[in-house]
This record gives sequence, C-alpha cells and structure tokens, in this order.
Amino acid sequence: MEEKIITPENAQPEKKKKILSCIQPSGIPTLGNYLGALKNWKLLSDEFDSAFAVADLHAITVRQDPKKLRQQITEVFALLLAIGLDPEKSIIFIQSQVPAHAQLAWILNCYTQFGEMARMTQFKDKSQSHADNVNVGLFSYPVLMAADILLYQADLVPVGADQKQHLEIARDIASRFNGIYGKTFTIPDPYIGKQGARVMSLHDPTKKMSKSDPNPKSFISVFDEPNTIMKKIRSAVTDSEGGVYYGEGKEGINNLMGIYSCCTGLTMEQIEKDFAGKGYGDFKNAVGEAVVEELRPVRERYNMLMKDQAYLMDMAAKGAETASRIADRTLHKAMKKCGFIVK
Ligand code: ATP
Ligand code: LTN
Repeated sequence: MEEKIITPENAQPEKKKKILSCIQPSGIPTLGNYLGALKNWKLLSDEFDSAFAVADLHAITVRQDPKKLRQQITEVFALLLAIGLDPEKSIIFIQSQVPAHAQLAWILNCYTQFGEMARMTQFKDKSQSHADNVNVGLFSYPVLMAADILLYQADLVPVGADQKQHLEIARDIASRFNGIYGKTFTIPDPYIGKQGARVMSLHDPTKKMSKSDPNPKSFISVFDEPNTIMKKIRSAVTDSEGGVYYGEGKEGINNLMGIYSCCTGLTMEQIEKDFAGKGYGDFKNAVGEAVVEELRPVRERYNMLMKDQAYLMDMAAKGAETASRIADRTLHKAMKKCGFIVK
C-alpha cells in the first residue's frame, strides 16, 4: 500500500477535546471557587473547546430571594468574563436560558435510580443544613448536572474535589443510556486541579470554604477589598503550635499554605523553608498579600464590566444561542432514541 505522507496541507487536525463546567449563582463566589475552579477554567480554555455556564437552575434547590438571585446571576456571569474567559473562544452562558438542560434532565431522571441519588454526600449534607426544605430538586441535583455535561458531549469537566461523586454519577448515567440505546453521550472525565482542589473555611478548616456559609469570616469573596482580605486571613483559625509546616492536626495552616502555594506557585517545601523560624503573624501577612494580588485584576475587570449591564445581557444572549444549537442537537438525538417524535 502506498505510504501516506502527512504534510501541513493534508494533516487532519487532531480534534480538540471539549470541556464544560458551571458555577452556581448561590452567593458571591469565594477564593475556593476561584482557586478550585475558575482559575483552571481560564487556563483550560486556551487549550480546549470550552463551554462555561452560570448554573442558576441548580441554585433554586435551596430557597433564593428572586431579586438577589437575579443580581447574583448577573454578577457571576460578569465574573466569568472578568477572569479572562473570551466569549469569542468559549461559549459562556446562563443555564436557564438554554431550555435543553431542563428537558434532558427530565429524561435522565428516568434513567437514574433512587438509591444512587440517596447516597450522594452533597445531598446528605444539604438536607441537613436545609432541613426545612429537602425538595426533590435537591435530590435530583446531580441529574441536572449530568444533563449539563452530556448535552455538550464534554470529554473533561474541571471541578473542585467536592464534585467528584457527581461526576461519577454523570458517567454512570451516560454509560447506562448508551448501553440501552447505543452511543449517544460522551463519557466525561473529571479534571481536578492539584492545588486549589479543596480550599477550606477560614473559620473551621475541616469544612470546605463555601459561598453559602452564613459566617462571612469563613470565606474570602473574590470581590473583597484588600483590607477585608487581610483582616479575614489574619483572623483565620490556626493552632497553638506555632510552626509553618504541613502536618496532621494543622488543618488551618495546611489550608493557608495551600492558598499561598496556589497564588505564588511555590511548593509546600519552599514555603516551609521560607517561613522556617517565623511566626503565624508574618505568614498570614504574606498569604493575605498574595491573595490580594491574585484577585486584584479580577476585581478591577469585574467592576468595569458591571457598569455596562446591556453589554453583559447581550453577551449572555449570544452565548445562550450558540449553546442551544449544540445542546439541542444532543437533546434531539437522545429523544429520538427514547422514542419521542422530534419536530
Ligand atoms: P455552595 O456553597 O453554594 O453549595 P459552592 O461554593 O460549593 O456552592 P459551586 O458553585 O457549587 O460552589 O461550585 C463551583 C465550583 O467551585 C465547583 O467546581 C466546585 O468544585 C468549586 N469549589 C467550590 N468550593 C470549593 C472549595 N472550597 N475549594 C475548591 N473548589 C471549590
Ligand atoms: N454542582 C456543581 C455546579 C455545576 C456543574 C455543572 C459543574 C452544575 N452543573 C456541570 C460542572 C459541570 C458544583 O460545582 N457545585
């Protein structure tokens, strides 16, 4: 057989892998969201075909004030642009503006077992913290998340470590559907960044930093002003032992070291060396300054973007239109396989 010579002219460009991720507008995003998720999104968006969304449908699994929710959706959408995602390169949209998400979620609900959802740790945690409102949406939250991912045939899903279990369920649901009807969905892999995978609460470093934590001292918001950041880091819970090194029983210091490492690129060993013989006061100041510098450009771009709401809504509408085109293709494919009559 004649040997085929690959030249730049006939080379088949390797198909770019697809990534998708979402963030809930359930409060002002934290440093945990930024280091665990958003910062990676920006890096990955240069390399992959990417889609990123504000998961507002997920946010109503806990009760939201409508006025506040509307504001937070806009803020988080602006944040996606402020971290440097480029709407020319990535699809950036608001989940509820793409109806296919809710439609596919319903279908996938019927291919998900009650027992699978009942063992989700996030469901167990949130049904305790919102005991007065353990609604069915909270229960089937991971199914909507699976729909988000599968609609875009994502190969990779960049998330923080807390979402790994949900990713596994998305894979199970996709494999089950493919097993019954033939290949319909790409099976997604989680992409969990190393350092920021789990930023812990400053108040209780055994719990993850969460934007819906009622104690504002427990988290740093990406929009906090420098002096607020410094104050919050200085009052972070540590231990009485006094040395800056990574170790058991030193969750507070481990957490601050993780944050510092993410912001500066230094390894844990380098940090231990740099702060050998120094106290927590010095270390906390250094961590605070590193966080301030890390968030400064994001906050500045965000403040600019929020001045032009019409631009933001126009960008969201454009993103939703592009997202719908892709999502509808997958939705219709899945619907036909199930036996629905697609218009
Ligand atoms: P909530 O606290 O309202 O449940 P959340 O703060 O967990 O929300 P999400 O919007 O659900 O945030 O998640 C957005 C992304 O941020 C996800 O990829 C999630 O894994 C990541 N993330 C959230 N909190 C942390 C954290 N403390 N450390 C690292 N990553 C995090
Ligand atoms: N549950 C997610 C947010 C989310 C998401 C998604 C993440 C909703 N849909 C799809 C990745 C892919 C969380 O991070 N808490």
